[in-house]
Amino acid sequence: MNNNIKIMFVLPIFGISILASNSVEQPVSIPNVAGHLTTTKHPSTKPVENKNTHMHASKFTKEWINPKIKLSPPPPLMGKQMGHINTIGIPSLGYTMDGNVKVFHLIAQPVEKQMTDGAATPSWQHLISKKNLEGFKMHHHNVKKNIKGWGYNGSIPGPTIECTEGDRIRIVVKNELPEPTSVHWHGILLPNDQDGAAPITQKPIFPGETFTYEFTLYQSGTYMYHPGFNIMKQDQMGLAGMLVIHPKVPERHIDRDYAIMLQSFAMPAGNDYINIATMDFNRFTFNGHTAPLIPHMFAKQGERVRIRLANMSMDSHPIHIHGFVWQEVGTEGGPIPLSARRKGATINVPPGTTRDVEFIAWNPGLWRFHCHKIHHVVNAHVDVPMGLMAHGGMFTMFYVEPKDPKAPWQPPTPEES
Ligand SMILES: [Cu+2]
Repeated sequence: MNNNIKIMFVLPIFGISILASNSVEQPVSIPNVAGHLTTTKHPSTKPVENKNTHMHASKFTKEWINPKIKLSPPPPLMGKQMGHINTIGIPSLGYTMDGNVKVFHLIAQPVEKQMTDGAATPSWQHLISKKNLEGFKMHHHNVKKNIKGWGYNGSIPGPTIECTEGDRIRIVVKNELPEPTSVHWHGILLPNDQDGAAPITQKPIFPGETFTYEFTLYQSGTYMYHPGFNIMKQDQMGLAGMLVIHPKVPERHIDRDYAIMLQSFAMPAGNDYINIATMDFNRFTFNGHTAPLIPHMFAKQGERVRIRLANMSMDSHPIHIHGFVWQEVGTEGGPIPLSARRKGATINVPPGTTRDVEFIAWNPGLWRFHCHKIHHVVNAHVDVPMGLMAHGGMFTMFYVEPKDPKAPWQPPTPEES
């Protein structure tokens, strides 16, 4: 019997505490649910005989990466756009058909990615009127930041899975992390054994193993996927992605459909690693980037825009747009009934929720789009001497291309506002 199998026996009771144990170099003698059961003397409680008392927690390295596990390249359909969601800065994920089942592939693996490059010119800088920059140079901190985290298919966050209400989907998950994992489908109505809450609803997926989820989608809206095992660590390491289900019958045509995953990381100065043992977050990301490296969003004047926000961080993020009021049209519970929709220019996105907003891009120009917690729009407070602070964190732009650049400004029509 190899160690993998031994561990599976014990994990349903002890999985998380074994992995969280500090004594990685020593054999861990398994404490004590079995012991407690023996001493309670409840008549219906049989003592649990546990032969696996010399489990090695050291089987799973605490390092970011296990060099013995070869990392696969992204699956073949990574980056193939088969829908119309634009998860800015993140490649989409295509699928194959097996009969009537849409088949997606996710590989959980260590990912090193450039979070920002302070020297980079933002994607939107050329859209600023030249006269605004006369005698003033936009300044960005010349600070690069890479992140060594965990993601799916080489990406933090993972690619957006896009499907349609009524679809049968199969997601084949391979684990190339140094420790077991599983995938939880956040907000999805599905059978208990597909919920990914290892070890409650399934065995954890051990390093090198593959697990297949399959279920039918009975709802529409914006959802998420993230680990269901050792969540306290794995969520903070960056493992997350969005799952968008289009309604069978769309309420109306959407010209631009954007998706943004909100995450936060605590990263010690001069270090690319994530500190998961603190609430002192200093890197706040849209789709794994901080400003100035977050791409801007775009629409032509008059187009209908939807922006889907999903929050995997431990803070709420009041996301704000300039120049528009939008309607809150959906949550992680699906579309909001017409009678309950609210207008606003800021939408608060609490942890574990999604929020969809919609508006018509009637107002041409380059509009700020950012979190309104001001500490979330700087990078690590590097400019604390309180000079002119550069943009960082959850900060980008929404650009509306005018129909006629010479036309005088007009307020919105009732339909547009
Ligand atoms: Cu925020």
